[in-house]
Amino acid sequence: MTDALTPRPEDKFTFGLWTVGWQARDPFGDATRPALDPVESVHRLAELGAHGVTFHDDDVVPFGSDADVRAKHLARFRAALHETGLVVPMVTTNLFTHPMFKEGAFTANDRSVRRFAIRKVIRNLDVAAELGARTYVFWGGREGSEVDLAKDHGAALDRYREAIDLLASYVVEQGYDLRFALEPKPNEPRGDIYLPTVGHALAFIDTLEHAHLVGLNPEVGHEQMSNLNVVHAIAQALWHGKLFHIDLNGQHGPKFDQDLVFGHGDLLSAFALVDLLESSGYDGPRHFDYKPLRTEAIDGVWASAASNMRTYLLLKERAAAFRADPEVQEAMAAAGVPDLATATLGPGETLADLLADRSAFEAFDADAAGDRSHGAVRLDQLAIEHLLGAR
Ligand SMILES: [Mn+2]
Repeated sequence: MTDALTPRPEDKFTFGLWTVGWQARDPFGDATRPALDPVESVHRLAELGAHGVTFHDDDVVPFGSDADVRAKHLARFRAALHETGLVVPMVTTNLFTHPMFKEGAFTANDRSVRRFAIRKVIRNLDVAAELGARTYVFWGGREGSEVDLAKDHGAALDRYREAIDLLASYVVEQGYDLRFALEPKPNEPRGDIYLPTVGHALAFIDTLEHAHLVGLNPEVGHEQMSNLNVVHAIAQALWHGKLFHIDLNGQHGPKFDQDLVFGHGDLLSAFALVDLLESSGYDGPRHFDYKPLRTEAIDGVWASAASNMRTYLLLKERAAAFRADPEVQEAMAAAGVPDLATATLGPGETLADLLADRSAFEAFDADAAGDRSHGAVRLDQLAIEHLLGAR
């Protein structure tokens, strides 16, 4: 193993406690692994070279714990962070496991559930701020419906906005250095979930009272479940200045949420995604939100955690080699990739100038433009050759 492929804290790899801690219960089968102590997860992830851990409130403090038990769990967790040096860059809330949330949390028809949900988040915002988290994620897994007529969808969006506005106001009032990141997902566990894609979430954010404090936590598999291109989604989130956090994993197209190891789904897409992230100036965590396969015992849990980081570093290395390859640079130029950065109007040129430019339209050789070959296949093959170690 070369040094560049050994994960180090500066790589900013982070894991949800719920990822390695997943006991692999599915709709058809019981858990295949024992419960994992969060303290053990912190130590094992630190040994593997991770930078930090993230958690839902209930991952660290079981739901319904009284104040004393809660304080004990938090103290043990804090001690593990202190011993290992792991940080907590992001925290989130479990608003989906308890049966009370079966019809929604922020968008539940039952107003008392909505009020409880907001209180549950606020209590955990205090923990997040105390632990130094900079991002608070909202994944609305139960915000949606199976039956279109069982919900007033416009009112649901009003209530969703009301909740995020209230919570953002709380963060501002407390002076917490925390930003919110909404995590889109099209379905599962609900039949259909509100804010199903990056695009829906971006439009929703524009309507918020503290829009500047709210961005996105897109997830590779969630976009791919929607049959959408995750590289395009991340590029647009970056373009809007809204990539506050990212969930990396793998998925084989539109089907149930697989949460595979990063790169173990669409590998070419993962390659292009790492290439994009590493060149974008994004300096946030590379957060893995995956599930160790149900077939694996505890050895497979730690092997899969290591695989996420090693795959990312391999892709980062291959992307750098791809960009540095003179033949790739020549193929990029032949494909016209750099030309898109040139504005369509020239410096100082006006729309009237464009209208007066006969070469742009009347004398334009449309057939020649239609005959041009753009060389995209050559670029794709060069990417594959770099991925396969053939170059
Ligand atoms: Mn996620």
